[in-house]
Amino acid sequence: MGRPDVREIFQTDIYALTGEEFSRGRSNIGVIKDMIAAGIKIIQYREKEKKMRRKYQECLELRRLTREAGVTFIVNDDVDLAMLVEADGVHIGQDDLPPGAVRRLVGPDTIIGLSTHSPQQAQEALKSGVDYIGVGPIFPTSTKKDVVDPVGLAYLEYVVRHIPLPFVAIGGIKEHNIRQVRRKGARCIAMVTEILEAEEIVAKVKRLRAAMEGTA
Ligand code: 3NM
Repeated sequence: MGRPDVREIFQTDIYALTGEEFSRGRSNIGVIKDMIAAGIKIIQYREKEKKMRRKYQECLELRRLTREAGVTFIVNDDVDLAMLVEADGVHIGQDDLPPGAVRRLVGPDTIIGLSTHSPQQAQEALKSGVDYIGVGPIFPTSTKKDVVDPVGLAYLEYVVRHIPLPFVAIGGIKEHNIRQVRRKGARCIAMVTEILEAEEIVAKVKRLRAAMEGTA
């Protein structure tokens, strides 16, 4: 496999996440097929409520689909699951195992992403050996249960100026505010409900791209 070029991977515009509870009754397999058809290049498997056996079965199939499509596949929280299904990466939070410990488990070639919510956490991430950080929540969101208060665009600006790591902006980002986030310097933007709740995922992603570029 070799060490992935994370900087290159994060040149993409949209980072999509799963969450079957938000997907209008559609399965993760169907949703991910639509995301791939829409040209999304990074997908995170994030299922907080499902049993591990079910997650393992789903991830095996999703890994197959994403690999065939050349899409980067990242597993949220579960380092063991990420390793077993040969995901490209694992995404962890501030209360999970520390990045150094995760690195010892996954080795040098697996991408590690870390959620951060403050300049101090971003500075710590820089020293910790993670490959990219999540920056958020930019706006209010009810998608994440234990979410901190929105950090707003100010924290995003801080990261753009001071943190030389690839990053993805996240939290409450929608078609109507995505342009603001892009204009503050976020190249890659993550969304859960804005994509999953859409009736037509491919059409939604097209509109999000137009809104992002200011061509809508
Ligand atoms: N992480 P939506 S906010 C998964 O700030 C997640 O680290 C966040 O969902 C963070 O796009 C968030 O529906 C939820 O607002 C984002």
